[in-house]
Amino acid sequence: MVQHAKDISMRNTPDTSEKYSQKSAGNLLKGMAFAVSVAGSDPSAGAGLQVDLKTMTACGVWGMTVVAALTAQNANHVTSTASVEPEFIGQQIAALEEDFPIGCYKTGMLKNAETVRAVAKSLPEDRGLVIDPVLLATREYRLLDEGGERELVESLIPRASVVTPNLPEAKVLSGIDIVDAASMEEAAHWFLDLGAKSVVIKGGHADFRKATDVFADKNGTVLLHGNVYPLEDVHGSGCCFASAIASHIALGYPVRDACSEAKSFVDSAIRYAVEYAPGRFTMNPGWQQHTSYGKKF
Ligand code: PXL
Repeated sequence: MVQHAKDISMRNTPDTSEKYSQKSAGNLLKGMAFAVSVAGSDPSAGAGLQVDLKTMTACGVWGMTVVAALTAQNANHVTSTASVEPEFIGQQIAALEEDFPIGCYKTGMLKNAETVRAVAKSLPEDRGLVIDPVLLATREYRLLDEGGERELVESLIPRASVVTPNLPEAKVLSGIDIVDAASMEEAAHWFLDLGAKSVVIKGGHADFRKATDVFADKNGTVLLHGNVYPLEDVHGSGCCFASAIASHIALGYPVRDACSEAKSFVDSAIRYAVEYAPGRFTMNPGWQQHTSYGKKF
């Protein structure tokens, strides 16, 4: 006990000695799993880094954040976005790598090609990697420009443990017109052919087989079924899903199991969705604790 307290106080004073620079947080936070979101900030905390962190905490991992882009937004809309110096993104990742035995990274909004390149260059090779190819905020405001889309396809998706496009994102990136179950599977194979180890194409926007996702890897395809709730877009659902997958990978689940655990977590976060502006619902990753708010179906 005394030793532990001493270690903590030493961590709180700047100490660059070899003794305290090697995976020190990993040693102190024994038994924790570590996951990192590399994404954009949403000040309303419905999506982006903020919902990622809430999700990771709820899934039982030590979540951390690398700020890769910024948005100004409230419960209704995004009003503007800004980028982060590519070099500074690398510095944030390098700082975490010095201290934490990170099991899985998750990427979200990356704004442009420069940012995607900086992230690809800075991420270590030997970690779980969930790529959420965020293109638009609720089908309106562009969160990744066209150059960024190309860079994502070239330098990040091929490295993914799993890539998690929704239907519109899968259509734009693959160029495949997804209109039914067969074309959804074809698109899933397009991501595998690109080099991603697995893919989940989310069926939330589908007018066929609604709320059913397609998971595919080299062993084949499985369907992940969810409940259909009477809500249009729930803000932050993609971020929450990808973060829940990253958390379960960090906890040691095989990717396919991580995806089905995440699907069930997200299903509850939608069931308890929060109406934070009239008619605007956002995810409630705290559904296990905060059932006093949120909508019950
Ligand atoms: O849901 C996609 C998304 C991701 N990241 C940030 C966002 C949004 C949607 O608004 O704002 C920062």
